[in-house]
Amino acid sequence: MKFEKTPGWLDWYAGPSKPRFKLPPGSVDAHCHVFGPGEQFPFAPERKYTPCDASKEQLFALRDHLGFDKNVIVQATCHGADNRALIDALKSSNDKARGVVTVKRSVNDNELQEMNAAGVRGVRFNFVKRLVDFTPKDELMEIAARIAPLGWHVVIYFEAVDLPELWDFFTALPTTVVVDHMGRPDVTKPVDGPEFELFLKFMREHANVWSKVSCPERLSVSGPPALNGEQNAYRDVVPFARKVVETFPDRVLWGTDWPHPNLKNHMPDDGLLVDFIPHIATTPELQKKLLVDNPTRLYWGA
Ligand code: 0GY
Repeated sequence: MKFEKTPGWLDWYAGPSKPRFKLPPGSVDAHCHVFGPGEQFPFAPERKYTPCDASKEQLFALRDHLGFDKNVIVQATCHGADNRALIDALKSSNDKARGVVTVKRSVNDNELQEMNAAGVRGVRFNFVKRLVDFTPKDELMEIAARIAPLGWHVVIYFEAVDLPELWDFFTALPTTVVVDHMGRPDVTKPVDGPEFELFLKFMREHANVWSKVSCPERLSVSGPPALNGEQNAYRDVVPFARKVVETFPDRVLWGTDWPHPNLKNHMPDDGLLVDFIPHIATTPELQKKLLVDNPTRLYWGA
């Protein structure tokens, strides 16, 4: 089946630069996606956007080019609850990829076991309204109870303004909970203001909550290196991400977010995104926790 990508959609950046920051050995890109290819793994009928193709081979080539050792592939909403492209990538990865899937309550225990054997370690609950239709919380809670015995965790994606309303649900989840992109803070607000403080409190008061400190390109208002010079790339995101890394060094993850769905004003060079890491994890110790120790513990059980 031929798919036409959403108008205005930017393709991922071909030929990314070689990062100057040398990733520590064993680094994990803990948030990335595969899209299709649509001909082989069709996009879901209920999707809110149609991406360009981004195959497992292309993802693994990027991994090697940037100097990562492994990937955590996260189910994107354009594939709905059809995880075939993701599972196929895991099975081709030589144990170098783990996955986070989207499932419905109709999933059976056999299917969960098969996904586990392929390398799935979590489910994703998405609350970003432009990406998904509402799923009842009792359905999500039922799924969380089903995956908890497998040792899986729940990845949650939401906007900062929605945290108060979602708080009771999130804090009732029985598993490790991993927040995508720091809960999407509004980085024009102060890092020590009430909105981000609520997010820090969420992490402080709940030792099972982790955060990805990823996606400066999505959160930034000041913009990319091209506008600011390399030293100032995404500078408005730095205080937020650094605060989370320094306060919760054992519960943070980092990922490229390749192939960067839904970006319409600029597409990051993934090499330069890697060069952003030392601005938010400023010592070799913090970098090793963020890139190696934490994701390896969570996804490879070491
Ligand atoms: C991300 C961010 C986005 C998209 C998705 O599943 C998705 O479609 O997560 C977004 O548009 O902010 O993490 O990839």
